[in-house]
Amino acid sequence: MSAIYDEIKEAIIDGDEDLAVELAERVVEEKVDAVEAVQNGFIKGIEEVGKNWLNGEAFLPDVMMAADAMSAGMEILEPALAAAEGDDNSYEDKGKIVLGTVEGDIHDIGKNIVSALLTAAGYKVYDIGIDKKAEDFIEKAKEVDAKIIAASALLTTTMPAQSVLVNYLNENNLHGQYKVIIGGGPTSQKWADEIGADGWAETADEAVQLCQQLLS
Ligand code: B12
Repeated sequence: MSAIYDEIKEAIIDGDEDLAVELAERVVEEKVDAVEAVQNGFIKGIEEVGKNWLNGEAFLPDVMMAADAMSAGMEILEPALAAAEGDDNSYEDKGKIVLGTVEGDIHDIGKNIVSALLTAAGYKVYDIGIDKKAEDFIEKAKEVDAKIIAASALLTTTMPAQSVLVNYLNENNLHGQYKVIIGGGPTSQKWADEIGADGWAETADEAVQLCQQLLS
């Protein structure tokens, strides 16, 4: 099974969108574990591209091609990921989650994986997209009566927007109504504690566990 994971990883590193789609389709057809394919194939590939970018072996267009290949493959896998938990998905019982990338930040690969795994675990995820202001998160949370607001930031320069979100909730006496969780490359438990967020997770897997803890 690991062969297909390696092929996926290579397709992402090569920024080969067609191949990424083809391999994702094979994952679905051959009933390979979609979560494993994401973790051991897609994520491994984009992480490698990130490393290559840092040490000067890859350039921005390479990263963009890899990101596009990743998004195209993930799109194919999303139904399989959502079906991973079978028929016992009960959104109302498990809770609604508003998820987005903070203002000034357009990275969405990690956010999309978090969304896919939370959906697979039976949560109803409202993905508001990228470059979203604190008000956008809160407006959506009010509209759908969410229990958790989840904010992703991939840049050290956009991390403060997670703090703005928590402060906005505190100032408007809304923090009791919604739990705020944060994540993304440069964030940490220390940062979450510092800004008064209710939780932080390093990976999408752990984000699911975190939501389970917060809503239990
Ligand atoms: C792909 C990529 C891009 C793509 C984004 C495409 C897309 N659709 O997302 C493009 C090419 C557009 C891009 C642009 C830029 N990027 Co960029 N990018 C990356 C790269 C290589 C990978 C990011 C990624 O997808 N990782 C894989 C995912 C799966 O990991 P993740 O996002 O961390 O998510 C996981 C966890 O963090 C967690 N998680 C994520 N979100 C959340 C949310 C919650 C609530 C929770 C609980 C958990 C959670 O779960 C996820 C799955 O396990 C990283 C390098 C790296 N190693 O991370 C640089 C990186 C993030 N980029 C960087 C930079 C500098 C930029 C640019 C400023 C470059 C430029 N000069 O233009 C622009 C910024 C644009 C903007 N305004 O946002 C820097 C940031 C440095 C810093 N610390 O601030 C990095 C670290 C590269 C580097 N080392 O220099 N980038």
